[in-house]
Amino acid sequence: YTQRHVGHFRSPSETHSSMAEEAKKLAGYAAVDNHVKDNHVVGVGSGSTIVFAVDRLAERVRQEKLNIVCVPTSFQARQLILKHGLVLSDLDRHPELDVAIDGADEVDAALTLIKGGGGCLTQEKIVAGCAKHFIVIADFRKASSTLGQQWKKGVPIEVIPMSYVPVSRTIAKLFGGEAVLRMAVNKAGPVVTDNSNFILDWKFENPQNWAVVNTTIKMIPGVVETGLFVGMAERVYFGMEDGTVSVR
Ligand code: ABF
Repeated sequence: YTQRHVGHFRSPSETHSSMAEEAKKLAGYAAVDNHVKDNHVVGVGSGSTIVFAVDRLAERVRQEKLNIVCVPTSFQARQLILKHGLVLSDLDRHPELDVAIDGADEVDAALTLIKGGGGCLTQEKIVAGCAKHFIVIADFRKASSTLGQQWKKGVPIEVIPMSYVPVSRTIAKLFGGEAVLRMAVNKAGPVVTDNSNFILDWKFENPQNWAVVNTTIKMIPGVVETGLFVGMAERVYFGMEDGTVSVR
């Protein structure tokens, strides 16, 4: 129980979400403790789970006087690095990373990931691709055997704005389902990524051969990147409901 819950009855969903927050922290801490060493160049992912990892990273840098350089995967990650007083770099100066740590929306049994629920998939994939080790952190709600069991919003696909209608039609023709333009929460307009592009959320109908789907969708003119990370994650840390960390 944290201070804000004292004297306050927690509903089941509130309990569940505070458990998820604790689970994110467990995963983030485990990844940083097991994979970050002195003189490392570290890729910093985006989302809410990475926040805990960066907390731990900053703590270790302070306590152990580590010499760490961070490469962000988004505007959010950049702000996080700066807020903690960590050393900010980029791929121009550090095109090879020792490790990249990032969250995910869903992880299947083969460590294929759906990412991009937060809209930062392209820079995340670039940074992960530059890392010797790509480590994923997630809470227990992200684990599945087959993609689509947990994350119901579909595969995010970043597209050049003028192409979203033809890309959406081509994906539906090739693989079925529906690829929908992601709108801002207030519905005033589409979500615009850090790269000034749009996002389609492809609601697929059946399990697919994700390697084929990923490369096929990438070949459609207008597609910048897909949120399918196939064969990239080396290890996934799941924070569990019982306070343990499960490694896949
Ligand atoms: C980003 O944040 C995304 O690619 C992924 O969609 C998401 C995970 O966010 P969270 O940790 O908040 O679940 O890394």
